[in-house]
Amino acid sequence: PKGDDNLTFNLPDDYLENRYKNMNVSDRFGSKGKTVNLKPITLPNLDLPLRLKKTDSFSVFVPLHREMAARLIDVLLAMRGIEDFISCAAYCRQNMNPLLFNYAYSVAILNRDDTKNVNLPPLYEFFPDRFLSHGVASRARQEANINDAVPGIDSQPIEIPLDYTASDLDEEHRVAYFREDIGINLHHWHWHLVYPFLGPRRIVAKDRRGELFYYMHQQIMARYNFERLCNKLPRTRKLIDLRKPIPEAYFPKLDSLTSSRTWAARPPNITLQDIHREFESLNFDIQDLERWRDRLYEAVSTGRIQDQEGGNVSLTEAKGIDDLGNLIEASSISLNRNLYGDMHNLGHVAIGLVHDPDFKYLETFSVMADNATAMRDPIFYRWHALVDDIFQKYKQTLTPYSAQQLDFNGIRVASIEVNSQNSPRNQFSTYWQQSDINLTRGMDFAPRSNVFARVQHLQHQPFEYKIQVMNNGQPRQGTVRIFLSPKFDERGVPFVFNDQRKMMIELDRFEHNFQSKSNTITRRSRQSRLVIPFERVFRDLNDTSSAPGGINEFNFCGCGWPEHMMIPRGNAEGMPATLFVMVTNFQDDRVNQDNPRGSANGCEPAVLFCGLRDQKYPDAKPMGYPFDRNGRSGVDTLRDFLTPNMFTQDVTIKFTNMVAPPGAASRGASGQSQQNRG
Ligand code: CUO
Repeated sequence: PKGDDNLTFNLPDDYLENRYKNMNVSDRFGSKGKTVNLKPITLPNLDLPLRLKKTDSFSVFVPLHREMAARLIDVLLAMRGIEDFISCAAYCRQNMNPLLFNYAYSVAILNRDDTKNVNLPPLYEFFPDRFLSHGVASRARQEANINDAVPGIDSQPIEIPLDYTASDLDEEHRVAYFREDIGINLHHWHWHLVYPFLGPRRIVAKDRRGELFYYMHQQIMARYNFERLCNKLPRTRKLIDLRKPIPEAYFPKLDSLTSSRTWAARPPNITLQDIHREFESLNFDIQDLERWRDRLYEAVSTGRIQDQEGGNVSLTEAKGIDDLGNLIEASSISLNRNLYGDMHNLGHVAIGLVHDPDFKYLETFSVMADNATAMRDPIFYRWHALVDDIFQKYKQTLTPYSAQQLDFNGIRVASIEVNSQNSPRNQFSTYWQQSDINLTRGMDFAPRSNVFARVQHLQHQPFEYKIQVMNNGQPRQGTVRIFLSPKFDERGVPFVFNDQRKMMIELDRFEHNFQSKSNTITRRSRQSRLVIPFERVFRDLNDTSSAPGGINEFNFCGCGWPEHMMIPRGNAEGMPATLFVMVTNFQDDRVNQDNPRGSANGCEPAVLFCGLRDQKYPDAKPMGYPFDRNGRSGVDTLRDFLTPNMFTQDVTIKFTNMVAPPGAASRGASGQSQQNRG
């Protein structure tokens, strides 16, 4: 909200609590901007979502809350026309639990035809309490009071240090910069809004959504494990034994602004318990999780899923991973929820309620039960390592790709090099960066001037790949696939292929027209289809001038890995890593559809993790290709795996422990903004 753009919605009296009725709108809010009179509509039946009190917490993983959200999503999607939609949303906003409302409203915005281009600001602007540390709210309030009382005074951002949730005595704290990164948590929240596992079938059953659930989370695991190796920590162990004490602890230190609650902590060595909380109609046992886990492993080893009618559905090469994704998550299009249950979602709940499984202390969920906060907790990765293990066990049952399948006849990659700004050749360079984020919207009153928090996060120097390719044939199109992986495991030993393939993080994937004979491809880091640009993550509401591509559209294009976290941190000595490039035949990869790039309104979607809105995933290859399966016989190392259309290059990732102030991100060589992508 700023100046003349300030809108005040004048709600019909029926929507208001008694004490506000028959009041002039400006008396109610003292507003100065424009007033929008909302159309009174006959409200549909909203009894179910209204049952959640305003001050209760809400988790999409809890079945009762899921039903409430599904009902509200149904209602909001069914509103005819934008006027009715806004009017109904205003009623809900006024009368419902804000977390439930925000979830359902966001899903509706992303899935209604008439709201595709609506600005939905990042969640930290509504609920800073889920992203920022303890004490920020009261300090922000203080700062706003000072700004209001002393006109013309310099507004001071509230500095949030990088290390606030633990000390270095906790080994796991070394990778807190990844787990607690605002951009990463926003990405995860946004991804789950774009791919909801509940609601009407048409918004759940998106193209390859089960496979994307697998791939996006697999890549999170690969990236987290990469960061762990950079910090001399071993790869994550999967949480396979659900009866053992959990050594990893987490003390979130997040504020609570929206509901009367604190985010509970989990001390070390707590053991999961059966959950019996009548309050949320929540009843399940750890044994349920174990049974579902075992049935999922059984489906993988037998190659078939038992459906609701008792028939068998084979896990096919084309569709198996997608069916399995929906079964494990489990989404509402799971082939058999009775038999395979709800393992992944209720695992989030069991962990998120381990501090009060019986509601004895009237406590609510901790971070693990909320998609906007779950990735902060080390246990998230142990849980998702289990989920990923089921997927990987399945992928291991598939016939490895033959050298002939992998090759692209006549195409030979001769070299790849990377040039980062201010760095020697074949070095990625990382450092710390500060950014300011606007807290104003998330406060429970309207301060006259904006209040900012200053956060610190990882950043890398912008870079450019240079790839040399020989084409011994006619001109043709290929897909270029670029990955990066650590070279050595936690013992300092080179990886074997079947382990290294799981450590491969995808950096970019794009089409290229190859001329006959020699070709040189240059590609900038900012063009990557993995990421959304830095400015979109930490956007400044007041600054649209620097955003020719329309940064203020936070629609489907708001989904994407944050650019500043594209390259793992590396280490001070220069972490040895392997850069991999492959060119595949675009004729085989092509997916025929209108607008195959999915660009709209100057926004280039980050398709690798987020796909294309209302369209098919724009790459026919299995996600993660060519590293989604074990190596063919005779392949022990990555070198053995290579065919002529692939190339690897040794690189290093060098981390400098320096902090760049806000706005000092190196934008030079490749900083021409969003519109130049692609
Ligand atoms: Cu994204 Cu478990 O699915 O958090």
